[in-house]
Amino acid sequence: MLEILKTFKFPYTLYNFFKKHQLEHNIPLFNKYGLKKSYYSSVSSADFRSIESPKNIYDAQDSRSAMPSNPAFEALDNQLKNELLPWSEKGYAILKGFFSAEEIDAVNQEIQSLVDTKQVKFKYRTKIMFAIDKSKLLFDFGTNKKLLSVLDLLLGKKVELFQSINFFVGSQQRSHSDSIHMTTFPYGNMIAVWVALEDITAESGPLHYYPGSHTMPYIMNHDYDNVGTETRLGKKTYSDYEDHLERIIKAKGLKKEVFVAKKGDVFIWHANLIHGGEKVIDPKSTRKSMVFHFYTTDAFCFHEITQRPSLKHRITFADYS
Ligand SMILES: O=C(O)CCC(=O)C(=O)O
Repeated sequence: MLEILKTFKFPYTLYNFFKKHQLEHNIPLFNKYGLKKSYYSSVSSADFRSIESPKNIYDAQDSRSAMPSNPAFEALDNQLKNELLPWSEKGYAILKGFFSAEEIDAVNQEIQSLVDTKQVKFKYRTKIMFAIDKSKLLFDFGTNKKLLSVLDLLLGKKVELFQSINFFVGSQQRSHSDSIHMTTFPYGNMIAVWVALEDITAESGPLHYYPGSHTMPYIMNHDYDNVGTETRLGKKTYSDYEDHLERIIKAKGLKKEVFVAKKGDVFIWHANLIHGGEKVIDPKSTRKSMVFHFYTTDAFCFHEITQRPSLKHRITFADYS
């Protein structure tokens, strides 16, 4: 019954109606893009199809040549500069040893304590969602000043933390682009940060990614026949999306790489970089990691598959609590 209800748009609109205060920030954007619907109703890429999507700075210009003249770049140390320079070409940046062992130990202790006290629980088998809502320490970790300044630089504008996910073991998630889950208009206004909370082994299901895949067209509902109707969501399953993407990866001959990270290393990915989790070869292994997803403050943010606007999240830990 619940599953059938979820195929209709109406329950989501009702849910949004009760969360109106977390959607009101979209009103000027509805006006800007000429969307003739209420700000708590269903929304998807179909609403923006006739509008050109402007590119962010390092999607429009090559970061290797354009970034060095940015004052925010000049202020960084040489290691970070070298790590960020290939952003436009690769669609990711690896920041070696960005967090100290002490910072990571504190995060591990905190998440374990949230689990032990049942303040968070696992969803989708391997994921602890939004632990940042339960812990100021985790929220502050995700909004680390130096990290935010790097993200602002990469996108050329301010970002805000939207979501966190903690893993104890490999996700084994098939390849995807986050833009199907956390979509923005204009496209490309989401950015993700993955943190290794321990030394990761090749057998524990490390993160994988396809360098340069962020420059491919964004895959949206209409690309895999999942648009739906006025009242219903599209009929395709999430596996249909994954199959569609797998066919594209094969057809384009994209080359996969795997990130066997050290504790404290950070992997930043572009909104449209294809990535996922490798198969876990050693079932006894852990793969402790934490992912943060950020939106820019100026974009219209939504969830393409369920055609829901994203609820505005907290800016400080005290907001919405
Ligand atoms: O950590 C992983 O294995 C995958 C995480 C991921 O795909 C995501 O958070 O979007």
